[in-house]
Amino acid sequence: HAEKAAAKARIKQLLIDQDAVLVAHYYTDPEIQALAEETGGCVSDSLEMARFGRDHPAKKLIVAGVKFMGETSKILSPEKTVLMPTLEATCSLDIGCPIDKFSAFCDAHPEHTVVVYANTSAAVKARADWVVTSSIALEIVEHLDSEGKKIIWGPDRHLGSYIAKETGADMLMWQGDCIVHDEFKSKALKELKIQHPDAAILVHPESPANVVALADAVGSTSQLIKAAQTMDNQEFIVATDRGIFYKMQQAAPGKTLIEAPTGGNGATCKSCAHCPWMAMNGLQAIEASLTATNKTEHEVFVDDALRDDALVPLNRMLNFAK
Ligand code: CIZ
Ligand code: SF4
Repeated sequence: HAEKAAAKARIKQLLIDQDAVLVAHYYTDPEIQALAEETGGCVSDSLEMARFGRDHPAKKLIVAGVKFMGETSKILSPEKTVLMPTLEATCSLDIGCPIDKFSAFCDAHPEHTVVVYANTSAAVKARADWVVTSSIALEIVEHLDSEGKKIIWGPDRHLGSYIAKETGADMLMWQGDCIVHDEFKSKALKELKIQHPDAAILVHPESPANVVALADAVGSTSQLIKAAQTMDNQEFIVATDRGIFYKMQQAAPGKTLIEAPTGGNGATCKSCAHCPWMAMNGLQAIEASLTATNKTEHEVFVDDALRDDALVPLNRMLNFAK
């Protein structure tokens, strides 16, 4: 405990000395989110992380999240140094959507508008017409559908199916998934609901369709936090990464938050309700990103040409969101 407090104090000083700000995702561990808050940084979803970093006056951004978040921050803030606690922190959606295969898929359907989720590499974003996050995906696809566009959607098949069902849009799906959300199980969720009949079920749409079908509210991380805050229920069963409980509990003090059931237990399932890559953003790694003399393990670079191409669909989303 004392060691952790000392590490936090050192990080706080390093952030000040280096004109750096810590930007953390809702899925990082609670102590990392608390540290971001205490140091004037931000805790949010990937879209807001990138916006916050872009608009903050600091010279250096420490992005506690996964690789695509560091890349998006760098794309929006090329003049800033973007460091990550570890560049090894990635995402199953990013891994499952390699640029060569995805690009060939797009080439095979040239009449389609390419819409990709933010959870992708800079190269995949550069191949896309639109980038979306889960908080704005529905509206953007609705808009494209109203213009009669056919859509290629990648990489999350569950989020894609949910959006197709809600909007009726014509969508060709890339078959990726999030190893965390894919583990939520509808049968066990129904059983848990019987034990908590008054609880509202909150589900992130990266979860399987039969789990989404049981939801009282479906939405992005920010939207689920809002739901816990505004709905009258006193209890919530939450199907997303348990890292979100930190901010959700702040937003809904006194309410009871229960983890939705997953396929395994801690012994058999490394990704049950907590992303193993988000978990790599510990205090030690954050300190290392600020002290390493060789920054190759921490600094995010995006090729200039790729950046220019990725910025177009990213800015389309940001302008649409205004
Ligand atoms: O599942 C993720 O990694 C999410 C929700 C990312 C985001 O957009 O904040
Ligand atoms: Fe990717 Fe899922 Fe982890 Fe989010 S929670 S970073 S979608 S693997």
